Amino acid sequence: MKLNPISLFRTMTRMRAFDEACLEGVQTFEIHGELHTGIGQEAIGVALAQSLTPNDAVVSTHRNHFHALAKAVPPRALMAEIFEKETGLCRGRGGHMHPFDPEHHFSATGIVGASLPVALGYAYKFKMMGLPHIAVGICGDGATNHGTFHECLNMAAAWTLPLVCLVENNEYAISVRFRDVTATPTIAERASAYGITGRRVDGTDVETVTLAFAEIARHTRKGGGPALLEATCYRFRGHYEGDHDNYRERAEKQRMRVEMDPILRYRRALLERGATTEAELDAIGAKAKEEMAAMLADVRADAMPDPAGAMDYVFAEVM
Ligand SMILES: Cc1ncc(C[n+]2csc(CCOP(=O)(O)OP(=O)(O)O)c2C)c(N)n1
Repeated sequence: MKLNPISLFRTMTRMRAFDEACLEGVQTFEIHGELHTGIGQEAIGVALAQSLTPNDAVVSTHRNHFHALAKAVPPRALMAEIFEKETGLCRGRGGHMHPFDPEHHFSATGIVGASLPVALGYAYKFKMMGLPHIAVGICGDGATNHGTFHECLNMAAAWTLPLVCLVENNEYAISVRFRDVTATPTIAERASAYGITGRRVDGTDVETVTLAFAEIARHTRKGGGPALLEATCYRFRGHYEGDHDNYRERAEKQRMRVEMDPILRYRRALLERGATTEAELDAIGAKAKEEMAAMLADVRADAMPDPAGAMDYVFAEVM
């Protein structure tokens, strides 16, 4: 797989700018309820974007924005959904935790551990219909201690289904530290219990995680059966906006922001390699901010749904 470093950098930068624009809506109370950003986890989103085909399916979590963007969900419709607008992906009925885009085979759930069973269903369908697509079920480290994680890997392995389980291990499930509640030092090593491929990679190194995900996706797409990729990372904000986040040491957070920021790391690497200039990277950052600020202004002008239609589009019509 040939990587285009500037494109990887630009995609990460646009993802971060997207979430930073959304943060404004929390401060102004335009966004109600919890907002979980992916800031710090952009490289994993980019890895997805590089290897998926339009017909592959992705089922994500409460922390889903970058996965949606990676699956080509239109950013404006996604932002409008997050801002609960009638023009949103689900006409404002889903909000940030439940964006559904059947056209792009993307969905998400706020129920921890529930993304994998849905992805398993897609994988079963693909196999039954003889389609060359893969289903990617994404979850956090916390979700891997749910029964659903184990049940899905077992069934996918037993039936050789095209399921890729992508775990974003950001070390915490809200305030619960991964290592305090997990029997194995890594999540990837659990793959051997199901006789499937498992790999752990640095999910803050965009080239490493992109190449690893590409390899895993290729293996599964070629009929090799399910696979598990654990991508390590660190979330830079609280679990949700409003989280006091006093369970993580300030020093730890500061260190991670310097050492494990995927955008800063890649910026340093590209400059060291002489692949680009400070000016080019700054311009990419400024353009992404401008693009998302304009999108936000546009979305803000959209109408909210009429409360009288609160139940519209919520249930499927059965003929
Ligand atoms: C079944 C269920 N239990 C509890 C919750 C409350 N909850 C929301 S996010 C979360 C932690 C998830 O941690 P992790 O899977 O590591 O994902 P992260 O937030 O770190 O991305 C919990 C317990 C929930 N949404 N669903």
